Amino acid sequence: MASPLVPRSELTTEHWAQLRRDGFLAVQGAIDGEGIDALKSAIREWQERDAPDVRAQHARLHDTKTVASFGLEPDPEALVSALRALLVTLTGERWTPRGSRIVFKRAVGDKGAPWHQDWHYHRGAHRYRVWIPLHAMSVSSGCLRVIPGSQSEALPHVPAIGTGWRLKIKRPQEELDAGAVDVETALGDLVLFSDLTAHASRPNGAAADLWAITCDLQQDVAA
Ligand SMILES: O=C(O)CCC(=O)C(=O)O
Repeated sequence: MASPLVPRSELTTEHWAQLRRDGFLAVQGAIDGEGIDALKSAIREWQERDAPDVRAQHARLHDTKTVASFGLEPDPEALVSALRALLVTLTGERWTPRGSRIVFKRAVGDKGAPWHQDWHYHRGAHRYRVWIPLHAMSVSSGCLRVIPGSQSEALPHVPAIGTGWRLKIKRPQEELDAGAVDVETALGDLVLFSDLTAHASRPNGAAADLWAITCDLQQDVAA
């Protein structure tokens, strides 16, 4: 099943309710193409300068790195500032940035991310993740997958050995796949999801290195 996207200009408080109900919201046309192009060039330059080694090419097939660790310009968090302002308006609450990462999906051998909930990585106050693909992402190229409604509970996790990720949900893959939707996105679209939303990604089948950026936002609910 594929997930529909909501145009950025049509977002209302009803979509905020939808995000809380389903655990995710896919937004169309949220990021401008120039910002994405600039980020892609910066990542490419960084890779050529600092990571041309065999280890980076072969051992880390699907890997994430904090943006702060190599001072990327432009700062990806600037790309989500308009979305953050909109969330403040829709919810009447503060949204604090909690760091950004780059997801590297290697051209060869990538298996995609295993099913997981991000909350197990930080186990703090709840956050939402903004997932910004820097390429069009389809089922065949490595799109994000989510399980609608899965954010209602923290599911047990086990080590995700050999995936490039630390943890995965302790349930049979087929069972998780059965409840999944694929979120296919064009350039400029993004997916917002709760840190308890079970998600994974399809393997990179595009025969080229692909990247996504994630920016975490914490909702500071008024007491
Ligand atoms: O981009 C991907 O392949 C997966 C991203 C993901 O699972 C995450 O950010 O937690």
